[in-house]
Amino acid sequence: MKRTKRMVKRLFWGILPLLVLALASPAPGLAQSGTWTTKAPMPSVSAGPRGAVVAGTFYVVRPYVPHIGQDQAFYAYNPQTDQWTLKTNNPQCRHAFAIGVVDGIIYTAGGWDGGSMYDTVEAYNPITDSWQTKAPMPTARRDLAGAVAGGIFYAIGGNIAYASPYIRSEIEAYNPSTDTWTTGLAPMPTARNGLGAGVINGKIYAVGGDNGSDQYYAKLEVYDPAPNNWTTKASMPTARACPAVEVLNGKLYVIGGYNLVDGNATALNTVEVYDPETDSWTTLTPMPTARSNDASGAVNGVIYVAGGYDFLGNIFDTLEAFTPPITEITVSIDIKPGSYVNSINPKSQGKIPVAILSTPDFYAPDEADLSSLTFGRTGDEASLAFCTIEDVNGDGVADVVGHFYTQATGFQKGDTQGILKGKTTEGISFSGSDAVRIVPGK
Ligand SMILES: [Ca+2]
Ligand SMILES: [Ca+2]
Repeated sequence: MKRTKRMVKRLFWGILPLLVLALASPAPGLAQSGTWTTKAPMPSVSAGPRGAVVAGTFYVVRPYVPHIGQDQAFYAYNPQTDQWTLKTNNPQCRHAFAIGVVDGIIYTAGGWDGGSMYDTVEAYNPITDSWQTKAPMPTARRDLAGAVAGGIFYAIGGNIAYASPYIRSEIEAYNPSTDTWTTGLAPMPTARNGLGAGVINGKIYAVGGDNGSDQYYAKLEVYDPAPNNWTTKASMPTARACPAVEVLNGKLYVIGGYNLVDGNATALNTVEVYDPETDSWTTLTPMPTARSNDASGAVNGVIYVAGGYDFLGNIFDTLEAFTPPITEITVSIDIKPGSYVNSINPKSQGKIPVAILSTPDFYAPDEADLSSLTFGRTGDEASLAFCTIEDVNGDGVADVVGHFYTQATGFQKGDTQGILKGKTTEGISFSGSDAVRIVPGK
């Protein structure tokens, strides 16, 4: 393909910031902090609901809370139809229990009824819409967290009214296939209740909570079942108790909850996400309704948050849905634009041109941080010489062409693809790949 000289701009790093500024325009389809939408409300308001997802349906237990006159109900929400239906109530009336899903069955453990602590474990089968009572949890308690890793349901922390210690650090493990509990596991480093938990790569991330005496935690502690130990990771920016916690695409989302503000319990709308790969937190778009003690579940990449209350006298039936920000973009690339063979001689002292083709959702000259481009057999090779901006495919929209030192690309005999990686000007990773044919050098 002939290049239109007029459209070729060679970029020198010194003028790059100016050029990026000059080309800046809104980036469609790239919500950087996530978006919230409001969905059909639950059939009734609920304080302290618990949520779980099975087969694309979001189940919410509206628990029995006698001191506010809340009776029991069990709902199922279908995200595709935006509709709620009523299901069979669990047998034992209680609230502040743990919840988790193993092999399509929802398990609940513990809680209390305003007077008594429960060790009760109940299992719900969505196919039969029925509950079964299972082996009781060794340590009856409330305000604990539930998490499922490796087919085991873990009950973590919580408190026991009138006991000493009041705030607990136990982690106890229920195996549904044998209906038995394991005790004596390494206790959580920080005893706490009102915590949340999520599982990433088989490890349990326990986050937030409080000590029952107005100390609210930002702590993130991670339990690895295989060595049976805990490690401490980066604390979240906002200390809080009773948030909604969900895992999506290997990241831990913490939503809402409460903390003391000027001595008053105050519901939060704060959304923060933890990335285990970088051990770091990012603050995202706040939830429209500030609330605590809400139910959550993730379906098809969307986190649903239902019910809860705000310490201002409001108990909610509100359902809000959070679509997380895009964390990885796939771009379309063309190695050696205009050539379909893409022959590469690894010993060549020349450069390989690789085009990032602009699309309606990704205008490459604006989106790509040109200095971030890497290219080669793994995509991580720092082989960039310079970039040009030109329309390589003749669609009238400018593309980016990176020119990469062949000998720095790391290609070897037998490689069949080349990978380009980079970051957008807003720091989002992107990558693309195209076929290559490695040819022998002299
Ligand atoms: Ca090509
Ligand atoms: Ca183009």
